[in-house]
Amino acid sequence: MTRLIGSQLQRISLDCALLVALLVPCSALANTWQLQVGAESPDRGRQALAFLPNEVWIHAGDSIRWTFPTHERHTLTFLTPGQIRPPAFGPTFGVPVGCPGLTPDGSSFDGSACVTTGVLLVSETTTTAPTYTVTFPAAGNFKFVCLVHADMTGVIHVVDPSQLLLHGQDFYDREAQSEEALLLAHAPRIDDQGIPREESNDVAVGIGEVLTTTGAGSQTISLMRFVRSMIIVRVGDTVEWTSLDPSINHTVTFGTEPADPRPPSPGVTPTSDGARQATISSTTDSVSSGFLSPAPQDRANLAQSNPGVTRFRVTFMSPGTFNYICAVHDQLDMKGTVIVHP
Ligand SMILES: [Cu+2]
Repeated sequence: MTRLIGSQLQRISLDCALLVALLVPCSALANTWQLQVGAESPDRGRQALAFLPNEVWIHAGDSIRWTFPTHERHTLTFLTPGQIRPPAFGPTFGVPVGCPGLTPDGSSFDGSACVTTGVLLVSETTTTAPTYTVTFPAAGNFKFVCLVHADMTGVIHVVDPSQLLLHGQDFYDREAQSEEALLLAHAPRIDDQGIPREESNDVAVGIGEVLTTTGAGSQTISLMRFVRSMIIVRVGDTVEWTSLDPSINHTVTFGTEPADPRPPSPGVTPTSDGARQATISSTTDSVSSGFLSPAPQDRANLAQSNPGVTRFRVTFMSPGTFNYICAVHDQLDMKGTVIVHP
């Protein structure tokens, strides 16, 4: 009898141990999900400015580890609800403002304080893609953005651990792959749209399109190239560059690259039709357009944005070969040449 009770007790305690193992350490079962920030073609010219995928469902307590495999810069940023969006860079171009400030890898986000990476990209000296992990301790629906690219957003649904998740890591891996393929394959089609007329002196400064593949936010495909990157004109001719990208900043920069590509260089003047213009008299001239940017999308109940400056005209006063770059995207090999014949 005593032995029986003893063995029963032993069984009960074993069962308890099993139950405890199954139920209690929910935190030990917390998952770390793997997602991707951006994708690019091998020549870096086509950039998917997109969170891949940009809508996921996870349990409270789970973490997400994002990998940044491109040569274009991105941030992963969770602002607090209603927070005014900060600029990507402060007074010094390339130095991020953060949200404000940067938070370390492994930060937690529950909506009460912002979380952001710095600017992350694959550097020229290493092929390793940087990563950044965020833990989500509390349930909620959280938007996330890239502070560099306005049309690059997503949503994370953090649900109570008692709720069943519809999708696993495999689903998101397949989704990321198919979205990457779809976005990068879209670039040649927008390329076709943007090719300037052969007989003109027109050059396209990048072409882009904003898309949404999940319904949860915006993704952008950008061709980071001058379309008609080599153009031949005569002395006295004017070449016109036009940005055909709805949300990316580019420049047309001859000579010495300015420390800050945002403002136009001295000697660049506004035109009456809202473009900018300059004259180049020698292959040693340094002339930069400043940011060529479209007007951002408007939202109800906010001040409307000013028209963008999307055109830059340069008149060439001497013969020669004039090489130029986009000062924002030269690391992606965005450059061009104007050959001026006498
Ligand atoms: Cu550019």
